[in-house]
Amino acid sequence: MSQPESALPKPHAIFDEFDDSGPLVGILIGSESDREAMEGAVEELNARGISNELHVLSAHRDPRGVAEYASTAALRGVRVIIAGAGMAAALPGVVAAYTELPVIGVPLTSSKSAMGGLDALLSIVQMPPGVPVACVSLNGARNAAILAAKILAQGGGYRGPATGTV
Ligand code: RP5
Repeated sequence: MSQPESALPKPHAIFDEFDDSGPLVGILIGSESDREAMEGAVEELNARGISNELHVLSAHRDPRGVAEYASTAALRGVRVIIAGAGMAAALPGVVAAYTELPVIGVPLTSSKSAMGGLDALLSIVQMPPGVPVACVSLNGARNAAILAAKILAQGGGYRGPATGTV
């Protein structure tokens, strides 16, 4: 027996809370202590008139929050994610695991850094094959924003991988 249409589940209802008016660039930092080092990214994006948001989300202390943010960002209109973190800087890689958006990692230094920031640099750069993260210089927040702007400026006809074999 068929159900009335009003009783049927609405497959797209889950998307109702989303819209595409979110910021173009999402900036994540692993700790409040990272904020100052990442201000250059916000300033650069603002100077270019590129909408952005910044959230504190730790890959280690709030992994569920990172997963939720990364897996819904594209649905809100975010097109590039910049993630800055220090020490065992897992944040950019974890974000990349949950989204198809390009992720730019910013390795950060602090008094807690090992080997002058090599800890964070290697954590971000040494991603396994298949889960790429772009990586700028140590404390390269401004460069991350410039790279994000360049990514946003690209058009092109590539629509993603082919779904069938020829
Ligand atoms: C990383 O650990 C953060 O990105 C930060 O750079 C570092 C230290 O964090 P706090 O102990 O200052 O919160 O996850």
